[in-house]
Amino acid sequence: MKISRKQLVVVLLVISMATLSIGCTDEDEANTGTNVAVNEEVSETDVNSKEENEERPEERPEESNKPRYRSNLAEIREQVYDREEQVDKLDENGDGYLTIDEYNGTTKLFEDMDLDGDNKLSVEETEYMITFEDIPTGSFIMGTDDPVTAFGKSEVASSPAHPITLDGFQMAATELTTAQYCLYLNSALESDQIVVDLAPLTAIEKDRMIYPTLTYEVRGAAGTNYEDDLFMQLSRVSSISHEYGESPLLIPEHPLNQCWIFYVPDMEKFYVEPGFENWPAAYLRFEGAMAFSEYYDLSLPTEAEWEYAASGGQQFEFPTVDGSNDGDKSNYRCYNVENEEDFEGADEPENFVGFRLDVGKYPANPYGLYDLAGNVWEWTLDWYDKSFYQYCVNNDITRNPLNNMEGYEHPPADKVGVTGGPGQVFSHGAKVCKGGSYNYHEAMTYTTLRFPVYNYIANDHFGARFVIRSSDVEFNGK
Ligand SMILES: [Ca+2]
Ligand SMILES: [Ca+2]
Ligand SMILES: [Ca+2]
Repeated sequence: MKISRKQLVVVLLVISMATLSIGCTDEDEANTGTNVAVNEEVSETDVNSKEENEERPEERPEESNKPRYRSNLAEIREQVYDREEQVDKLDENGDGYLTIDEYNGTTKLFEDMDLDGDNKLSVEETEYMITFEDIPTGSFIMGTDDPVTAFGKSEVASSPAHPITLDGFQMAATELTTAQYCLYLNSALESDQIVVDLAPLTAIEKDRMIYPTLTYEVRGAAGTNYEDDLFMQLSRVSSISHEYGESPLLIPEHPLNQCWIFYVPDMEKFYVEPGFENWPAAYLRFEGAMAFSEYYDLSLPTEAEWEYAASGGQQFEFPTVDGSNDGDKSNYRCYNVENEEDFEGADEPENFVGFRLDVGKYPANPYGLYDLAGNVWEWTLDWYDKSFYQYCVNNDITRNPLNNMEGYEHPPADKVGVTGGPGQVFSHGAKVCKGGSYNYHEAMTYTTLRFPVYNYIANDHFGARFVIRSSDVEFNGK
């Protein structure tokens, strides 16, 4: 009997999942865009590997013993980012409390964290605060002329490399956490900015979920900027794996990849599952990130701000502690089961965690920023257009670029695609995401990699981080 490598991996996965407490599985409706795209890419690979299998039925049997992921990696990883240390650093007079003048975030964030309203933050109140790092004014080379391979395709949208200057700003040291988003949800519900309802089960979910569970979803309230836009689905189950989405076995991604924010209707309160407070918020749609940022007088970074900060002031190839990437430097898929021949990096499955980790488990980059590579994808303000870099060059845009889709034409209608992934044609409806995630391979963590994602898509590996920028900043300066 011929057993393909893929079947072997599936069997191994089932075995490894059985040793964990297995959850049922789901794919929320809005995942479809991304999953369709990735499945398209994967299906090409599938065809190739089937052909290969027929020629080479004896496939590297030694590899069949490789684990899909190490479930104990989370415990053995040191926590590097320490919020209490940050409090100490900000507490200038050393009295153990932070005043608004000492805190380096916004007044609105401070007010929401100050639960007892005494105008100072106790250590308990700072438990979930967002801390910010100063990113100085400066210049760097944005993009690259070296096409990178992602999904087996050459990614050229990051070209041409071009010099850009950024005005200084502050960037959150970590990705947005579940606790921080929960703080927002409770505050926004109280002030009638959001509504929360049971999410209808889609046909896909009914088909795929073995045990359907109630899931709440959060939308913008009537009369707000984001009326009826979906912010976040409080999914109790993780997504279907991209790789095996077509499989009759319905292999889930790791069962820990849930939202971990829950809603209690009787109390009209959101809460975070204890132990997951410092996980990066996921299932976060673009509008959910935008609403958060506006509520707290923050902003999503522009693509240029993100890339500039990620370059660490040293043109880093990967946004890590030293510009290189491996399983000790970020939470990403450390091997490539999809397309091994095009895989460019270290193959170290022993370091593949397979789910989100507390923010700040890996060393910070030179600006003090954690998890720019991996953990969760991060939304940026920019609309995706693969020709935007060329547009900047042609129009002498060298300072604070932002693709706000003003001043040049959208792609023609017949070029508008509905698929995802680098190298694809995208309509103006896609936003640029950066950094890769725990379940994407190394090429997606390149500092220069641009990943187009529709604004209405999110699942268990999409989150955000925020910046504070002066209102004086002029975008698209020359
Ligand atoms: Ca103080
Ligand atoms: Ca207080
Ligand atoms: Ca990240």
